[in-house]
Amino acid sequence: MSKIIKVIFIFLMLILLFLAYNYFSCFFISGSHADILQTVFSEKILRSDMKYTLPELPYAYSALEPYMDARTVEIHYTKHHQAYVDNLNKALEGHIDLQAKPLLYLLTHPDELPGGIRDAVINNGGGHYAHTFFWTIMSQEKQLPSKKMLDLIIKSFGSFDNFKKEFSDAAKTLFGSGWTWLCVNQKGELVVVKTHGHGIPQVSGGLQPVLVLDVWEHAYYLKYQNRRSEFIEAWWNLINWSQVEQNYYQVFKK
Ligand code: MN3
Repeated sequence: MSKIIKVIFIFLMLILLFLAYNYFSCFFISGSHADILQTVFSEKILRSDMKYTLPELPYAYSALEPYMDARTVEIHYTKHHQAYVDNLNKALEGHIDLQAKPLLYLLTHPDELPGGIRDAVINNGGGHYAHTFFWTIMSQEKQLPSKKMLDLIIKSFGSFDNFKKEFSDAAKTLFGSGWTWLCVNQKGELVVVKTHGHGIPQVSGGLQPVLVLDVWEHAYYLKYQNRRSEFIEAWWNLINWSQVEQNYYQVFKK
């Protein structure tokens, strides 16, 4: 083999190794527990002047019709979500040390919050976090999960239908107000989790959310009234699967 062919061969092998590393590295959990807790969307909780702000909605109010009506999206976003942001800022007023910390840190370290504002920060901060997450995992374009995403779901639930049933059942049976999440656990498996109020899954066992559904009545009452099951069934048409897949890989990036 001439020298130039050898060089080209080594170069091609290096490219191959690099591509293989990039492909397989996402399948391993790396980093400490604390690192894992700090992932997914924490950077999207936008802030200016030490105050939390309502993140921009990635579509028009009417974009999710007919499954989620424009009036509901508008009120949900401009009134409910805005109120959580305002009340979180109010609770943190004067607490410069806490204002400087990431929201996910505050929510996962409740012991560091003074007793007088703890509930307000957990409830309103959790509301801000969960809603910010919620808006991004919906899309006006009908999407299907990719082959890779589908394989991940099948690996954890046996089939897509099993997953859909488990998630929908969790959302339907959640008593009162709360959220249903699809999370990655510390073994890298996908699991369905419910939280009450504005609880977030990161507070227990290092779970990392990739998908979430708001089942507070304000998310569906104008269009569906008491028919939560109908709302849940319609919502499956809105899932932004490419964002869900990105969230999944984000968990393993740290
Ligand atoms: Mn809500």
